[in-house]
Amino acid sequence: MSHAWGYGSNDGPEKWAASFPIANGARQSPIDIVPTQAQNDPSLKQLKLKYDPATAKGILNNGHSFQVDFTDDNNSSTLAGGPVTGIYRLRQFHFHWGSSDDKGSEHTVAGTKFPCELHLVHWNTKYPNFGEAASKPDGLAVVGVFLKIGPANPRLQKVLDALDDIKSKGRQTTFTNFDPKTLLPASLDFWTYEGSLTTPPLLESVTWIVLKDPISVSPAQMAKFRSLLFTSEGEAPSCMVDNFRPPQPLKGRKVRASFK
Ligand code: 1SD
Ligand code: ZN
Repeated sequence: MSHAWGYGSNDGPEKWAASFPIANGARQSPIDIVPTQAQNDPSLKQLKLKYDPATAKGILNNGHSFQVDFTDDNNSSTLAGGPVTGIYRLRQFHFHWGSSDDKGSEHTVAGTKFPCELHLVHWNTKYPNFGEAASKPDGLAVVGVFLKIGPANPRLQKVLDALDDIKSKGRQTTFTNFDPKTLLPASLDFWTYEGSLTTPPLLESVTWIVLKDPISVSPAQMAKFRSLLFTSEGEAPSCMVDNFRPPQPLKGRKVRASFK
């Protein structure tokens, strides 16, 4: 595989190990979460998410997903508590989704796939910046939220309305005054385990915090995700769909639950 990776048959998850051997490492993500195998850990703290809508900055089609980026030069938008020690700053959020509503999430729950999964990416402020943190075992904390088919979710609409302006790879536009907390379910009950980035370079630096409860998305809203393109302007268009990595071996890791 060349350095360019993707989700196709020639450059997709089955090929990543050739360029990124950590793909077969000891703490890869995502995983299948089996609730009956997860242990409640009463020592887990309450998850504290503090987000300032003014830190939302822009939205970008990066050719693998789209991401909403945040200013992270101070502690305005942070994660603390739960399984982590110290303060982690919000860097960006993005999604993974399928070509149809029966697949698309990265994590699965007892084998159940969801049509979409939201990732809120935070980095540990004990390191100087995101780039440094991304290679440290305790460098990143990513909150995963499942999207489940149901009524249209009005809280997703501002994000979805921005997608027309970033259809092709490399397009970006400003995206301001947005509170990502509005995308979370009412309960912050979570599973947590030690894992990795789910995209190359697949660094084993992520404390995963996967919320138990999904948020809603309608079939029409899912169709809007699929209107994005993997490709740049001028290339033969390829729809951005199935941009998820399948579950990876647990290799003896324990999944802890914040709830009973
Ligand atoms: O897929 C994202 C990738 O786009 C980038 O955000 C990376 C952090 O640099 O994180 C992965 S993921 O593990 O959050 N899916
Ligand atoms: Zn992700």
